[in-house]
Amino acid sequence: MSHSAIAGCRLYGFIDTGYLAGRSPAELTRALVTGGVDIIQVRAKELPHAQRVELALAVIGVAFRAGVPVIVNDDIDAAYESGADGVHLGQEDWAATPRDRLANMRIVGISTHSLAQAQQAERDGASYIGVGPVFPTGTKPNVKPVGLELVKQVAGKVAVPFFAIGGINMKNLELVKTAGATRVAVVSAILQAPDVAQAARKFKEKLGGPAVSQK
Ligand code: TZP
Ligand code: MG
Repeated sequence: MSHSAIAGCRLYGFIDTGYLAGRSPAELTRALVTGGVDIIQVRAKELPHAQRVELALAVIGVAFRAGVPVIVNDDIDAAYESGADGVHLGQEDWAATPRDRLANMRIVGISTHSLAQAQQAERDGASYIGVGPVFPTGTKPNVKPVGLELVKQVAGKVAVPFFAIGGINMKNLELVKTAGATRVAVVSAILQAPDVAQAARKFKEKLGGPAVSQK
């Protein structure tokens, strides 16, 4: 599991089947890449395994040419089968996964919702962690937001790269940055924007960081 793949990443974009709205995943990936996202997660909660693999392949087909790593949410087999760069796991999946299942996975990301979880994920060797939901969000309803306070704590106490996630938009991005986040993960504020590439570009411009994504 590597940190270095994440070092240059500032903006984490998504292909989330909840927000496709009939659009082509490959076209959307092109828009995300054009807008400058540094890493993309395939999040397909309701798809069966075979279709998740197909979706990941479509995303990788576009992202690979741009040097943008692709991470598959939840489904370790789908990550391996599609040749994705990594997998992202929630707390429960992480706890239930024998480490040797991830032996050949270059990037392993873990969701965290408290300082203790963030510190544990760091000890466990996560490549990066997600910290959230920072704000209430329709993408993950019924989950209590952790607030900017947790972003501050993690920024001060955890060395593993972290992405603030959950309800982040162009209006609150400055607050998230001020709390200490240099990286953010954004689903709906980008995928629901009228111009996906332009929305990503605006986030990227405000986040700064290297212009060229690193693999
Ligand atoms: N994990 C924590 S919050 C969240 C996930 C997947 C949803 C983020 O979506 P949005 O639309 O950017 O709030
Ligand atoms: Mg999960």
